[in-house]
Order: sequence, then C-alpha cells, then structure tokens
Amino acid sequence: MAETARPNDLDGYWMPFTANRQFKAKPRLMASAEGMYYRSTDGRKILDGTAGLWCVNAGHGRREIAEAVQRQLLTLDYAPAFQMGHPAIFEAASRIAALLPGDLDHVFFGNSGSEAVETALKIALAYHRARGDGARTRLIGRERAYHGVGFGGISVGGIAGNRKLYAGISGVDHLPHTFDLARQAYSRGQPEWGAELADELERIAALHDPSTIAAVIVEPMAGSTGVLVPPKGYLERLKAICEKHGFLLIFDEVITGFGRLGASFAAELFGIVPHMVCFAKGVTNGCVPMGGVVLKKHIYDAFMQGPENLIEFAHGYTYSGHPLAAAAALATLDIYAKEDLFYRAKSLAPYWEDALHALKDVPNIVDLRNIGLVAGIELAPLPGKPGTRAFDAYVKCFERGLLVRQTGDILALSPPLIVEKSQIDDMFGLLREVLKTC
Ligand code: PXG
Repeated sequence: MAETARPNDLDGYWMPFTANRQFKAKPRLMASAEGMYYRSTDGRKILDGTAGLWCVNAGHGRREIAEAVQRQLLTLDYAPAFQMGHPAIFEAASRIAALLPGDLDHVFFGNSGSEAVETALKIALAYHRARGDGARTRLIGRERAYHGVGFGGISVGGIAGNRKLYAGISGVDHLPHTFDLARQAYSRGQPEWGAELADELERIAALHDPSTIAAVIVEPMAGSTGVLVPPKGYLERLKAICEKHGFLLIFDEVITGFGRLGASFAAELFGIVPHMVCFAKGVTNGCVPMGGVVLKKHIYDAFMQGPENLIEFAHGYTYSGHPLAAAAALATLDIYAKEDLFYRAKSLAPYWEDALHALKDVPNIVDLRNIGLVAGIELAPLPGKPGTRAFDAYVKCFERGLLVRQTGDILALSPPLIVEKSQIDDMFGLLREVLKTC
C-alpha cells in the first residue's frame, strides 16, 4: 500500500483530551477506514474495537451516507437555522423520535453531545419557569459521569480532572456513582447489587428541599469513566423518585443511543421513559457532527404558550439541524433499519459477553463487565503509577492492530454493530496476548 500523506508538522494543532507532547513524539495517525478496519498512515490495518469514539455504529465508509451527504451538499448546502428550515431536518426529527418510547416526540438539535447536554439543562430550568415553578433551579448529576465539556456538563458531570479548574454553574449536587468493585466484580450484564444507591436522591432531595430541584441527569450506562453498568432496578428507582417529587429525569444517551446496548436507546431497553434524552455520535454514524435532545410532549407544550409571534425558547446554534447532518442522519437511520443493526447488537451480545469473560484467568485483571456491545476491562494499577498499565496496553494494542479506548486503568471496547464473531475472537485473542505482557 502506498504511503499515505502525512503532515510534516504536528505542532500547530492543539489536540483535544490528548497528551500532546507524548503524542507528537510518537504519533498515531489514521489514514483511511472501511467497514471494521482503520488503516494507519504507516499502512497497518487496525481493527476498530471502539467504533471510533463510540459513534461509528454502522461501520466505516458507508457509501449510502456519503452519497446522501454529497447530494444534499449540492442541493442545499446550508439554510438559516433561525426562523427558517428545510425539509430533511423535520423528517430527521420524526425518525429519531420514533426510536424512543412513550411521548418523547419533539427534538431540539445541536452539533455535539456537549451541546445536547447544555440544551437539556436549559430546557429543564426554562420548563419549570414556564410552568410558574421557577424556584426549581437545582440540577443533580452523578459522580463519575461524563456529560461533555460545556460549563453545565462539567458541573453536573463527575470527573474531578474536568471540573477542578472551573467553578462551574451553581446549584448542583451529585448522586454517588454506582460502581463497587467488591460487590459487582465480574458481573455479566447488570450487577445484582446497587439499586439502593438510587435512594441517595431522596437524601439529596431532603437536604435541599424537593421544591428546589429541577432535574436529574444520568448516563444510563456511564461510558467514558469505564463502562459502569446500571445495577438491576437502579434506573427504575431513580425514575420513581423523580416522578414523586416532580424532577425531570434526563438520560444522557450520547453513547447508549442508536443500538449500542442492543436496543434503539437504553430508555427502550429498560422500558423507562425519561423526560428528556440527549443523543449525538451514532445519529450520523459519526461522519457529520450532530447532537440533540428528544423531549416529552408536555415539556414542548409548556413552551408553546403566550403570543405566537414571540420566540418561545431563546436558544439554538447556527448549525442546529444542518442540512448535511440531516442527510447523514436519515441515511444512517436507513442503514440501521435495513440491516437491523440494533437487533444484531442484541443477538451478538451473549457471544460478546462470553468472549470477554473468557479473559478472567489473565493476570492483573480485576474486573470484566459488559452490556450490549460494550465491554470494560479493569486492570490492577501499577504501584504508584495509576493509568500506566492500561495506557501501555492501549498503545500495544494499537501497534498490533486493535483500537481500544483507555481511561484510568480501564480499557473500554464498543465495536461497530456490524462486527463479526471472528472479529470478536480476534479482539479478545489479541487483548489476551497483550495483557499478558502489561
Ligand atoms: N455525554 C456523554 C454521555 C458522552 O459520552 C458527551 C456527552 C459529549 O459529547 P461531545 O460530542 O461533545 O464530545 C459524551 C462524549 C471516551 C469518549 O473515550 C467519550 C466521549 C467523547 C470522547 C471520548 O469514552 N463521550
């Protein structure tokens, strides 16, 4: 294979969430991608164990999406997002809402998961105000949550490294995270223990008084902080407490949406209808930025009051509902339906689970956890050097042709939903080899 063009200067680009100097001293550059594989600039084939960053759910290089985006670009490249629209985005809104249960049937669009979260938090506060209940200003997040990098998202998020430099927004409290190694290690699917942690919401409600709380936001499965699978009954209990006190429940499904857990969304999988759902990533198969919030009818209706010539919600982005994103979303949803990829994820999940848990005898693994087509492998930290064992494993996997994701001493896997059983074998086979050396 011909050497692919490489930039001759890596310095100008300040890379996000990257150890820039370490990376630039020994870069990992992707040149192309097709199906389940990337090709690096040095010509190596790399099995995509992470669907890019949890987004390329239908696999790489999908012609149908490329052609739809190209057609759209040549037909209508951009339409003003405010006080104007274009047909494709209305269709996209209906088709996305149709994947969610209950009357989650209105969609507000942005361009990323972070924007989806900021939007949902603002809708929550504005909704209570619109109902004449403006004292509800508090937002409840959870430890070890990732909700993107906006000020709202880092405030309700639960990652110290993302929060410590910034005061964030006020009036925020946090539920405890749901992971307990001693009680949950090697759970297959949802852990048996932990539903009672949802009752912490009652404690927080009593502390602040329930009448001050606007919304609770959680990832149904915490992805970025290392695949924390919700304990059996936990989300149900959280929903019940929210209903009891009039809190809006927001599911951040930026990762869990679009088939990742073996159903369209976690809300569908668990049969829990939250008040709002944040999405991004898989909505366009990762190829055009798009994110948004799906919300229940009564929330939308609460805004549709007052004089009809006034803007009901002072929020939005130049690129809300961008034509290219709409075209990509429609083509992506077509693929998901035609290839029944959410069902495919569900039917492959038991094989995936067995392949993961077969690693149990590998030294230095302290936990294996899974749900849908997601796996977490937690390693014992090297004494005095947290995170280095898993980072070493991540680099070695990449060098030997497998892309995994590393956070702390945890490796996460979340392949495109088109993955074949033989590729699952390849992934865990290579991981076994690599982890023996880490
Ligand atoms: N919410 C959740 C639950 C996410 O996982 C965001 C919001 C923010 O989305 P944007 O599009 O603004 O990045 C995310 C993003 C990882 C990883 O390796 C996860 C994300 C992003 C990058 C890496 O776990 N999730």
